[in-house]
Amino acid sequence: MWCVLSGGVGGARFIDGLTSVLPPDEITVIGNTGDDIEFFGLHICPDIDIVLYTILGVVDEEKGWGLKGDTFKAESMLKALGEDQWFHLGDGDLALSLYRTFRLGQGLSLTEVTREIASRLGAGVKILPATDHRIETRVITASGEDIHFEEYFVKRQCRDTVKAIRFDTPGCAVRATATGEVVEAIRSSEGVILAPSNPFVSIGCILAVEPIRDLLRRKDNGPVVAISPIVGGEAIKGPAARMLAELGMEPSALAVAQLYEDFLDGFVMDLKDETLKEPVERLGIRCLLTDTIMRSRDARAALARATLEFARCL
Ligand code: FO1
Repeated sequence: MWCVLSGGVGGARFIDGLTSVLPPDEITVIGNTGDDIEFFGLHICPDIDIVLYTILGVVDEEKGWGLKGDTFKAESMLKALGEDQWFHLGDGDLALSLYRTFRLGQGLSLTEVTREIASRLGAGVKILPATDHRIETRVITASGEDIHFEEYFVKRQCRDTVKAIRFDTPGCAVRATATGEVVEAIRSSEGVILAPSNPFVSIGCILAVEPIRDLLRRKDNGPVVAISPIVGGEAIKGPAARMLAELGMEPSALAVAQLYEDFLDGFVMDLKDETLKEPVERLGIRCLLTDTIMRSRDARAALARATLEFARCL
């Protein structure tokens, strides 16, 4: 079994590719819950839902999130009631969040509810939230505001300059800890792959959950490999490159490798970044250069196949 640490769209597309290379029951996804947010009392899990919809083949491929062909009747009614939503939830998406919140209210953990939802919708891949504790990715802006990641990303369209990222555990004095399922999955896996997701907010939040980073450092029964979400100094999708620059780093694949340097065995970079191979290998990390842009489903599968072959040789 292989473990994949994943955020939203990029990670979901990579996992989709992996399902054409490995049997689904050989894949365990550890998903980011730092983007989770509440609207109208409903618990929304953006990244986990994106992974779920993508592997089920029901995602809106153009947007990368939400359900293909979803309607927005509930949102229209909310608007008529004076609630102009900035976070758009289609009717199907809303129903899923309603069900999740209902089951959480009955006392199930997020891990249990996610397992139930994935099984009822027919996903063969195991999807595990990194933690059952609440954890929230917060963006500290240059003007000193402290806002939820989705407010920075969706409401304000990444217009603020990022000064810092922090992971909050609302209503809880201790740090968020990984579930037993997550710990066991990392320990027993043939290897761990960090999907091409944002290293600060998506993967960063998973790594902030104790003891995930430490488990990766100590993993000696299989490789830990990451795929760069930065190609030619730009993010494939989202604000990762801007965040690197605003946080005082070079917006490059090398900077991503440096962020993971303490536990990484292998790093997959795009062919465009050939000149960075040597500096990455000087960090003691083996490198694979390949086409990392997932323009089609075939390209997703090709990237997954190349990553797996590379990881198996480490
Ligand atoms: N992204 C947007 O840019 N605008 C939205 O209104 C929006 C709604 C949304 C609803 C459900 C869901 O699962 C994802 C949604 N996303 C939306 C995507 C989400 O903001 C991000 O892609 C991730 O949180 C970043 O990984």
